[in-house]
Amino acid sequence: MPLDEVTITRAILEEQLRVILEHVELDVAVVGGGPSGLACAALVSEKGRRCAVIEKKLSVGGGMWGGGMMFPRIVVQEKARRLLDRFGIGYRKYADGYYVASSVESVAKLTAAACDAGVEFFNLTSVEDVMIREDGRIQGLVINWTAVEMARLHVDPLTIQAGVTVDATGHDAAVARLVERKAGLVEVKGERCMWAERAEDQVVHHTREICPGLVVTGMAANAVAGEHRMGPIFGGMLLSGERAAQIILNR
Ligand code: 48F
Repeated sequence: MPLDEVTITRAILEEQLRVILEHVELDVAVVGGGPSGLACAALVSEKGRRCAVIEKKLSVGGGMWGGGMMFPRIVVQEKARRLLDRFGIGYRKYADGYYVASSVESVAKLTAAACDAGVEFFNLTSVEDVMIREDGRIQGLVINWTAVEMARLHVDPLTIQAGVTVDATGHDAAVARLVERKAGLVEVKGERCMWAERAEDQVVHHTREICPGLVVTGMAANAVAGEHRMGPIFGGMLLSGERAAQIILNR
């Protein structure tokens, strides 16, 4: 059968429009496709929640791709090893309690788990605002093409309604900062300098619903709480994503 460019174009446009329309109302909107966001999205979607990841960059994976200073390896501690197994990520024991994995495989397997669980991805899409109603609940997100933001074009955005929004935007804590700046409902203290041991425990501890309808996970949780960063150890990110999923599923 001859290939026809018009059919290829129609296929892409009609299919993506169908997907967008199906996801204008979500149970869970995860902003940011780094390790904590991917883990959270996979785990809530697996339990039947309609979930999408909104990622401003071309690719998901966030800060995981680069490993430590562009050496594409990550370290995971004992207490998160079960999550490497859970997502099928291969690893080698380096020392007691320390496991090393490929950062590329880690992103690929987390992404595949999210896809298999039914998560939809909107990449190249930036969250530029939130919707908040009288009850102080975050009702959804205001989104635009990242290219619009980069080119500083004056183009009005569109919106996505969500039962729960997850701020998984990493060091930026971008959604929490929007809520702080525009509604004063939360305070973002800003992250502190590197202290791996403390930061890895605290990131799970600070994973919580910071105002009605908004859960923070990953480095965003530590940035909101004024806690430390941890560098290229990623167990806390996976555990925090899992904790965020538990909070959402228990609501
Ligand atoms: O930074 P990121 O990987 O967040 P994370 O899950 O993991 C942090 C680690 O990578 C690392 C670390 C671990 O030891 O400290 O840094 O907390 O991923 C955050 C994602 O959010 C996207 C951003 O492009 C990245 O992929 N993002 C940020 N702001 C927005 C956004 C926004 N406004 N709209 C959409 N996506």
